[in-house]
Amino acid sequence: MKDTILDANFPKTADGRVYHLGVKSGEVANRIVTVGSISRARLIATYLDASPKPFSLYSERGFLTITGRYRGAPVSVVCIGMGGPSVDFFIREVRECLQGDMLVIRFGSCGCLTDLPVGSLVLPKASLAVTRNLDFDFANGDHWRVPYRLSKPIPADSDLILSLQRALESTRPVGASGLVVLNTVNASTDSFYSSQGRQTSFQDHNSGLIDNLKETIQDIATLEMETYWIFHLAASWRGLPSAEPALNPPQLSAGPVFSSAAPSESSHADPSRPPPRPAKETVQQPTIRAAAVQMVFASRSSQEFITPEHVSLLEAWCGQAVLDALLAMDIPQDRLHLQEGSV
Ligand code: DUR
Repeated sequence: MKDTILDANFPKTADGRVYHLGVKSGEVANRIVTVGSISRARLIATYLDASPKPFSLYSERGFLTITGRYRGAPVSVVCIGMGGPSVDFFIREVRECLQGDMLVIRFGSCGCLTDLPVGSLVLPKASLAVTRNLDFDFANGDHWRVPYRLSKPIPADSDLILSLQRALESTRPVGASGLVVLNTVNASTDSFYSSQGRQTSFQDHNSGLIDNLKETIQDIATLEMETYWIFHLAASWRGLPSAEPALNPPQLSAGPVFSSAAPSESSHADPSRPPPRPAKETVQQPTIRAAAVQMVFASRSSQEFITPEHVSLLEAWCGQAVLDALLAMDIPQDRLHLQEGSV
């Protein structure tokens, strides 16, 4: 860490670089693919336009951001590693560097609880969290507490799912028979082992976990470690009205940021009357929209694990499809931070 950090609340360098990803405003696009491995990020980046040369930054904390253009439109590929805390760094720090809408597709791998073959591509309609209950007495057993907690599922962005499905079908390589699976539910866990029901030398009290998941969660199919945390942050973000107005807002007189058309309170003629309701749609708040495509690596029913050759095939197919899916999503000009031609 060489640079002086200015603010302990949201640490940034003097030139506005966020602490863990190392990027600043202008270096991340509104359309983003996030992956867990550097090689997958670099592979997807090979689909970006050759000119201008994509920007690439590998941060001291191991995050890789590649921003370039795909068919002329700015796109970022961000490698964040694995697990919820990495997602938290990624979503919050990119959001801080970005104005307008943020569209995120997680392209990763998963384990599967149903009889889908390895190599299937799952686009979950929703995701829940499975977390270890740290108050459970794992060493001695515990009659009072549950060892794992299941959250409520959060839905994926349905337009992004549709866009992904279309892109996967139209880029399907000749002879590739892989299934594209819709309408299932994903669970994101806080461990690859304990909260995914794997049996190890630790006293994890998880032998009934998978059965319990199947009984409690309708349509449950996949287990991985990131999607829920993306959906959760996307769904809970409401923006900071004062810090992030629309990029090209209509000319406002002073007044509440949500209500571009409403006159300010001070210009109100009759003080006994309530101020007019804010006109809702005039300045729309930016959003975070998210979806995931998950390659089934591990079948937890047959115990089969995918081969490296099969992974390469899927990565090449999906790598292009995720970019196509993002490109097909319309983002109004006034909600785009990086415009065409700006990277
Ligand atoms: N993953 C799982 N469980 C599996 C297969 C893949 O969590 O059975 C995903 C999530 C995480 C990484 O990013 O792969 C762990 O190997």
